[in-house]
Amino acid sequence: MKQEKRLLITGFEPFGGENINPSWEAVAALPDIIGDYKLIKLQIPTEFDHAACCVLDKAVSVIPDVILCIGQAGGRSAVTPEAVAINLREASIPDNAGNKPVNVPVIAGEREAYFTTVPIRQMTEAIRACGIPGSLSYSAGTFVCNDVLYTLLHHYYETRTRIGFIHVPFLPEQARNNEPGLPLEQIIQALTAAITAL
Ligand code: PCA
Repeated sequence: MKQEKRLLITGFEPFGGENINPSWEAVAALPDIIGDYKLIKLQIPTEFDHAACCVLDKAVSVIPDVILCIGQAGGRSAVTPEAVAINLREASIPDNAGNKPVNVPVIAGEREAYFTTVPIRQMTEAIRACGIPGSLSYSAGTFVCNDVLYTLLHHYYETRTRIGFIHVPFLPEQARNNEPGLPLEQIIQALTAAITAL
Protein backbone atom coordinates (compact mmCIF):
# COMPACT_ATOMS: atom_id res chain seq x y z
CA MET A 1 0.00 0.00 0.00
CA LYS A 2 1.18 3.47 -0.82
CA GLN A 3 2.37 5.43 2.20
CA GLU A 4 0.08 8.36 2.99
CA LYS A 5 1.82 11.71 3.16
CA ARG A 6 1.03 14.35 5.75
CA LEU A 7 0.22 17.94 4.88
CA LEU A 8 0.08 20.48 7.70
CA ILE A 9 -2.11 23.27 6.31
CA THR A 10 -2.80 26.53 8.12
CA GLY A 11 -5.12 29.54 7.81
CA PHE A 12 -5.02 32.81 9.75
CA GLU A 13 -7.38 34.47 12.22
CA PRO A 14 -9.10 37.64 10.94
CA PHE A 15 -7.05 40.84 11.29
CA GLY A 16 -7.06 44.50 10.35
CA GLY A 17 -10.68 45.09 11.35
CA GLU A 18 -12.10 42.20 9.30
CA ASN A 19 -14.30 39.65 11.04
CA ILE A 20 -13.53 36.81 8.66
CA ASN A 21 -10.36 35.52 7.03
CA PRO A 22 -10.88 33.56 3.79
CA SER A 23 -7.65 31.65 4.38
CA TRP A 24 -9.04 29.86 7.42
CA GLU A 25 -12.58 29.60 6.03
CA ALA A 26 -11.19 27.76 2.99
CA VAL A 27 -8.77 25.54 4.93
CA ALA A 28 -11.53 24.52 7.37
CA ALA A 29 -13.76 23.50 4.44
CA LEU A 30 -11.17 21.31 2.69
CA PRO A 31 -11.62 17.53 2.78
CA ASP A 32 -9.35 15.58 5.14
CA ILE A 33 -7.70 13.68 2.29
CA ILE A 34 -6.63 15.11 -1.07
CA GLY A 35 -4.71 12.83 -3.44
CA ASP A 36 -1.82 11.23 -1.54
CA TYR A 37 -2.09 13.68 1.34
CA LYS A 38 -3.78 13.53 4.70
CA LEU A 39 -4.52 17.10 5.79
CA ILE A 40 -3.88 18.32 9.32
CA LYS A 41 -5.50 21.76 9.68
CA LEU A 42 -4.46 24.51 12.04
CA GLN A 43 -5.75 28.04 12.57
CA ILE A 44 -2.95 30.40 13.56
CA PRO A 45 -2.97 33.88 15.15
CA THR A 46 -2.19 36.93 13.02
CA GLU A 47 0.72 37.85 15.28
CA PHE A 48 4.38 38.25 14.47
CA ASP A 49 6.52 35.44 15.89
CA HIS A 50 3.62 33.72 17.71
CA ALA A 51 2.07 32.47 14.45
CA ALA A 52 5.28 30.78 13.33
CA CYS A 53 5.77 29.26 16.80
CA CYS A 54 2.27 27.72 16.61
CA VAL A 55 3.12 26.06 13.27
CA LEU A 56 6.49 24.79 14.50
CA ASP A 57 4.93 23.40 17.71
CA LYS A 58 2.26 21.55 15.76
CA ALA A 59 4.83 20.20 13.31
CA VAL A 60 6.67 18.47 16.17
CA SER A 61 3.80 16.01 16.60
CA VAL A 62 2.57 15.91 12.99
CA ILE A 63 5.99 15.43 11.31
CA PRO A 64 4.62 16.77 8.01
CA ASP A 65 5.99 16.06 4.55
CA VAL A 66 4.73 19.48 3.46
CA ILE A 67 3.65 22.60 5.35
CA LEU A 68 1.38 24.86 3.32
CA CYS A 69 0.24 28.12 4.86
CA ILE A 70 -2.66 30.10 3.41
CA GLY A 71 -3.16 33.82 3.96
CA GLN A 72 -5.47 36.64 2.90
CA ALA A 73 -4.11 39.23 0.49
CA GLY A 74 -6.82 41.87 0.18
CA GLY A 75 -6.60 43.65 -3.15
CA ARG A 76 -5.28 40.67 -5.11
CA SER A 77 -7.60 39.23 -7.71
CA ALA A 78 -5.86 35.85 -8.13
CA VAL A 79 -4.90 32.89 -5.97
CA THR A 80 -1.13 33.33 -5.71
CA PRO A 81 1.46 30.72 -4.72
CA GLU A 82 4.43 32.60 -3.22
CA ALA A 83 7.96 32.22 -4.59
CA VAL A 84 9.99 33.86 -1.84
CA ALA A 85 10.14 35.08 1.77
CA ILE A 86 12.40 37.94 2.90
CA ASN A 87 14.10 38.64 6.22
CA LEU A 88 12.15 41.81 6.97
CA ARG A 89 9.32 42.82 9.27
CA GLU A 90 7.67 46.05 8.18
CA ALA A 91 4.05 46.48 9.24
CA SER A 92 1.72 49.23 8.06
CA ILE A 93 -1.00 48.15 10.52
CA PRO A 94 -0.68 46.52 13.95
CA ASP A 95 -0.96 42.73 14.17
CA ASN A 96 -3.57 41.21 16.51
CA ALA A 97 -1.24 41.65 19.50
CA GLY A 98 -0.57 45.32 18.75
CA ASN A 99 2.92 44.77 17.28
CA LYS A 100 3.87 47.11 14.45
CA PRO A 101 7.54 46.44 13.70
CA VAL A 102 9.33 48.60 11.14
CA ASN A 103 12.61 47.71 9.46
CA VAL A 104 13.57 44.80 11.70
CA PRO A 105 14.67 41.35 10.57
CA VAL A 106 12.55 38.25 11.06
CA ILE A 107 15.68 36.47 12.33
CA ALA A 108 18.68 38.71 13.02
CA GLY A 109 21.89 37.76 11.28
CA GLU A 110 20.29 35.27 8.90
CA ARG A 111 20.14 35.37 5.13
CA GLU A 112 18.08 37.92 3.28
CA ALA A 113 15.65 35.58 1.55
CA TYR A 114 14.60 32.00 0.93
CA PHE A 115 12.75 30.52 -2.03
CA THR A 116 9.78 28.33 -1.20
CA THR A 117 10.28 24.59 -1.71
CA VAL A 118 7.01 23.45 -3.31
CA PRO A 119 6.34 23.28 -7.09
CA ILE A 120 4.82 26.76 -7.42
CA ARG A 121 4.59 26.75 -11.22
CA GLN A 122 2.72 23.44 -11.34
CA MET A 123 0.46 24.63 -8.51
CA THR A 124 -0.32 27.85 -10.39
CA GLU A 125 -1.07 25.89 -13.57
CA ALA A 126 -3.37 23.54 -11.65
CA ILE A 127 -5.33 26.52 -10.29
CA ARG A 128 -5.68 28.04 -13.75
CA ALA A 129 -6.73 24.69 -15.22
CA CYS A 130 -9.84 24.95 -13.01
CA GLY A 131 -10.70 28.25 -14.68
CA ILE A 132 -9.82 30.18 -11.50
CA PRO A 133 -7.43 33.16 -11.68
CA GLY A 134 -4.00 32.03 -10.48
CA SER A 135 -0.56 33.60 -10.75
CA LEU A 136 2.85 33.36 -9.21
CA SER A 137 3.72 35.99 -6.62
CA TYR A 138 7.25 37.16 -5.97
CA SER A 139 6.45 38.94 -2.71
CA ALA A 140 4.64 37.62 0.34
CA GLY A 141 4.81 41.16 1.76
CA THR A 142 6.49 42.13 5.02
CA PHE A 143 3.66 41.42 7.46
CA VAL A 144 2.80 38.25 9.40
CA CYS A 145 2.47 35.96 6.36
CA ASN A 146 6.02 36.67 5.24
CA ASP A 147 7.13 36.30 8.88
CA VAL A 148 5.70 32.78 9.10
CA LEU A 149 7.01 31.78 5.69
CA TYR A 150 10.54 33.05 6.31
CA THR A 151 10.69 31.36 9.73
CA LEU A 152 9.52 28.00 8.33
CA LEU A 153 11.87 28.14 5.34
CA HIS A 154 14.75 28.93 7.68
CA HIS A 155 13.83 26.17 10.13
CA TYR A 156 13.43 23.50 7.46
CA TYR A 157 16.26 24.63 5.18
CA GLU A 158 17.88 21.63 3.49
CA THR A 159 15.57 19.15 5.19
CA ARG A 160 13.00 16.87 3.54
CA THR A 161 10.08 18.98 4.78
CA ARG A 162 8.82 21.21 1.98
CA ILE A 163 7.34 24.63 2.68
CA GLY A 164 4.82 26.63 0.65
CA PHE A 165 2.49 29.59 0.97
CA ILE A 166 -0.58 30.67 -1.00
CA HIS A 167 -2.21 34.09 -0.70
CA VAL A 168 -5.92 34.27 -1.54
CA PRO A 169 -8.13 37.28 -2.39
CA PHE A 170 -10.84 38.78 -0.22
CA LEU A 171 -14.24 37.09 -0.23
CA PRO A 172 -16.84 39.11 -2.20
CA GLU A 173 -18.46 40.28 1.07
CA GLN A 174 -15.13 41.78 2.25
CA ALA A 175 -14.35 43.59 -0.99
CA ARG A 176 -15.13 47.32 -0.88
CA ASN A 177 -14.36 50.26 -3.17
CA ASN A 178 -14.11 48.10 -6.28
CA GLU A 179 -11.59 45.73 -4.69
CA PRO A 180 -11.63 42.26 -6.20
CA GLY A 181 -13.23 39.35 -4.38
CA LEU A 182 -13.35 35.61 -5.03
CA PRO A 183 -16.18 33.32 -3.83
CA LEU A 184 -15.19 30.86 -1.10
CA GLU A 185 -16.13 27.88 -3.30
CA GLN A 186 -13.55 28.96 -5.88
CA ILE A 187 -10.86 29.48 -3.25
CA ILE A 188 -11.53 25.97 -1.93
CA GLN A 189 -11.37 24.56 -5.45
CA ALA A 190 -8.11 26.42 -6.16
CA LEU A 191 -6.46 25.15 -2.98
CA THR A 192 -7.57 21.60 -3.72
CA ALA A 193 -6.04 21.84 -7.20
CA ALA A 194 -2.80 23.29 -5.82
CA ILE A 195 -2.52 20.49 -3.26
CA THR A 196 -3.03 17.91 -5.99
CA ALA A 197 0.01 19.41 -7.74
CA LEU A 198 2.31 19.13 -4.69
N1 PCA B 1 -2.67 37.87 5.70
C1 PCA B 1 -1.64 38.70 6.30
C2 PCA B 1 -1.40 38.10 7.67
C3 PCA B 1 -2.54 37.19 7.93
C4 PCA B 1 -3.23 37.04 6.63
O1 PCA B 1 -4.17 36.29 6.39
C5 PCA B 1 -0.39 38.86 5.43
O2 PCA B 1 -0.52 38.80 4.20
O3 PCA B 1 0.69 39.08 5.95
